Amino acid sequence: MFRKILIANRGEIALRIIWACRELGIKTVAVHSTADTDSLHVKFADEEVCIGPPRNDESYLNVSAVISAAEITDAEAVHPGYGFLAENAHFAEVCRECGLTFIGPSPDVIRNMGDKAAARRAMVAAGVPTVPGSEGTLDSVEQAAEIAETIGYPLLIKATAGGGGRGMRIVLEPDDLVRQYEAASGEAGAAFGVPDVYLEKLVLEPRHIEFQVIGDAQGNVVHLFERECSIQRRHQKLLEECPSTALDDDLRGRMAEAALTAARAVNYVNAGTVEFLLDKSGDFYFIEMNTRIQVEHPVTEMVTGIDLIKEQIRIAAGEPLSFTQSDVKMSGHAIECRVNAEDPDTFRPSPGQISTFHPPGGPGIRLDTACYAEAVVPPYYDSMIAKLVARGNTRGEAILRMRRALDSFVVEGVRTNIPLQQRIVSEEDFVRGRISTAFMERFLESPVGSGKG
Ligand code: MV4
Repeated sequence: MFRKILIANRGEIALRIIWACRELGIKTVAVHSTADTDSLHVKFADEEVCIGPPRNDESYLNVSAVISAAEITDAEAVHPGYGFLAENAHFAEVCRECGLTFIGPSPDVIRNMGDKAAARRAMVAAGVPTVPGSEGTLDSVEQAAEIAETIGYPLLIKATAGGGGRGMRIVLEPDDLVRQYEAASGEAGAAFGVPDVYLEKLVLEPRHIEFQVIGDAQGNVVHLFERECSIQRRHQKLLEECPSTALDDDLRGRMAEAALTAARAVNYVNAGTVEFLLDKSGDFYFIEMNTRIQVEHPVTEMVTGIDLIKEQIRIAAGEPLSFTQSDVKMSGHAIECRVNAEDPDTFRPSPGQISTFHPPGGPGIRLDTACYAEAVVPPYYDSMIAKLVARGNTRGEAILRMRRALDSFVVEGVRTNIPLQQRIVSEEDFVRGRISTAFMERFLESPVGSGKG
């Protein structure tokens, strides 16, 4: 096992990784920007290295600064968390060249799954259901038109370097095709430096359901069920839960098999997520694979009892998974609400100094956060400041616990979206489990959801 790990991240996930290291008896190194000197991840790590000024590209995204910090502290491995360098194949390569273990999959797998058209091709070859569309990257708008005729409209043009909704364009009819192809390709070129795009049939009002998978270096791959992630706004997830109200045992079994096939097809080693769209007729399609630990991993931990971060670390150290597929049982129901420092009406970030911080607790409640009273929420980073997770024996109990926890969660000094989350978990369609990726748009338009009622 590793003696010392450097955590190339900040905030709640850096702290979460520190707790896992403590339980494994591993020393930790925190890195931080000058904006994060007083952050909790810095306080609780065994060692700390300041790696640069507040801007991401000069600190948390600065590959040579992070690698240097690992070298001067004699760390053996790097945990990237999520975001920042977590899905940067170049960083994983540099780690390897410097004799550091990157706690994640190989650079090749990161690169392949990061190219969304290549990932799609790999899944078609493996027999995983994908949305009807182009075989790979489109060569020309003429080729796009030909494929469009065979699959029909409406369509979606997606950037191969995209993911998470960036560089996507809807094409409702043939007349829109040239314009939207050029718009998607232009935006992708500007945003990612790669103008390549591919085509998929548009799935209307899908649910976003992802499967947690984990594979070890011995070739064992298991799944840890799904997370329902349909409640999002502009591709930012707000609330996730497990199990999904849309799955029965049969559909769950078939989607889990597809997720395992996907992971095995790329010899996946690490915790990973296979994302699917589920349409109204119950058909599901692979869309992307994420090669990192995800923000919403606590939902899975709360219903399976498995510590995903500890497993990631063990796997990176060459140890086999500590459990088999038949050991993985789903017990109860878990819901996660992301708490963001933002104006609940405008969704604009609300950085500043927290004055009062009363965290909720009690039965079935888990709060992952690096906040404390008098902590400063800097303006330079993501506005998510806490993840509130409620577990109950049933979905109903999880909802009641979440409401109770949100009601007793006091954050003053910055605005938060707690009022928005309170409204979501009291909304009738949510309580009935009648949700899709269109939920938030409808919710925000309605008199109650908009706060206008
Ligand atoms: C789609 C789709 C409908 N049809 N693909 C958005 C983010 C990226 N991961 C994929 N996304 C979508 N791909 C086809 N062929 C609808 C979405 C989508 C979506 C997906 C997941 C979660 C929220 C979403 C919100 C809007 C659109």
